[in-house]
Amino acid sequence: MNKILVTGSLGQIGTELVDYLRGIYGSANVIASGRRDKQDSSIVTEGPFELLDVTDPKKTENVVKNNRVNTIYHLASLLSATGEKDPQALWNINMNGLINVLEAARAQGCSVFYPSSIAVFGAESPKDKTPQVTITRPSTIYGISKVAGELLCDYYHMKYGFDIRGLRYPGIISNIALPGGGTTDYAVHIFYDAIKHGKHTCFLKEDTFLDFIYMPDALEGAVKLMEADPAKLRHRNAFNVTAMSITPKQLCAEIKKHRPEFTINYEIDPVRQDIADSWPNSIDDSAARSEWGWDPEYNLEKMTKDMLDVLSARLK
Ligand code: AKB
Repeated sequence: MNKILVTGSLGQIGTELVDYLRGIYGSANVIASGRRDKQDSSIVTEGPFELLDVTDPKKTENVVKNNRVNTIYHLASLLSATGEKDPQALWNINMNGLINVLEAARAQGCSVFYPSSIAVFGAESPKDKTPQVTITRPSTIYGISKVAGELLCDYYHMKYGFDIRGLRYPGIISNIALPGGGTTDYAVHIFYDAIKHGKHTCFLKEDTFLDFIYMPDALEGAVKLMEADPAKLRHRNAFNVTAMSITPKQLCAEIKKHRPEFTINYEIDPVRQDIADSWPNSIDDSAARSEWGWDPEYNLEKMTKDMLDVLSARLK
């Protein structure tokens, strides 16, 4: 029987991953956790929830042990833009938190899912169709923590032999919990603004290409990878995954097909523009496709229609 712990479960991915996992494995078997106890969230009220700050090693180990956890989806992390405001806080949460989770997993014999990011790439990585294995010398503290995290996961797997798998997520577009502190966040806010105000002010230049996936594919991808036959995995950790490489201008044009009155203007945030410029235009996800069947359902057209339908019904 799978007993799963999700860290950072009140964030953008966690909020939806907990529900998704509870649907598959049963509510009682998925323990949500986070630094805050949000009583208005179904994550907290409709299944087990533990207050957990992953920078506390003892508490992390106790939560894993007391709940007889055997799989951890470790999502607790600060993102790229927040990291540039407070690099030390990011290092503490992203790196000390990861070590604590890996140590708890080692002590209790758990498998671990570790989300990395396109932020591992930097100016020296190939810009287009960035390969699975290439130069990873990022210029953000977030990217540095993700490269170190990928290597640490590989090290724990090699040294201690337990199962650690992960994806390099691009920007994730979703409609339940808002993302916080990322560079790709514009692609979520643009939909809320389109519906609420009919206009959006974008902090990236109109021709900035970045990779994205829609949340249903992000969730399915994580579980599919964790359930994949290990004999078929040549890489195991840090798989590139993408569904669309798009610019703000292209996303705006797609929204306009449904809402012709929608307008966009640009007020560039130099910090987030520099981060975006250091990331790939598009990544090559052929390893994920061939090794464990990554096959996203949503492209730009399908995702845009679904986002607008879901959000306009909810925000009406
Ligand atoms: C961010 O923008 O920081 C994240 C990411 C791509 O990892 N969404």
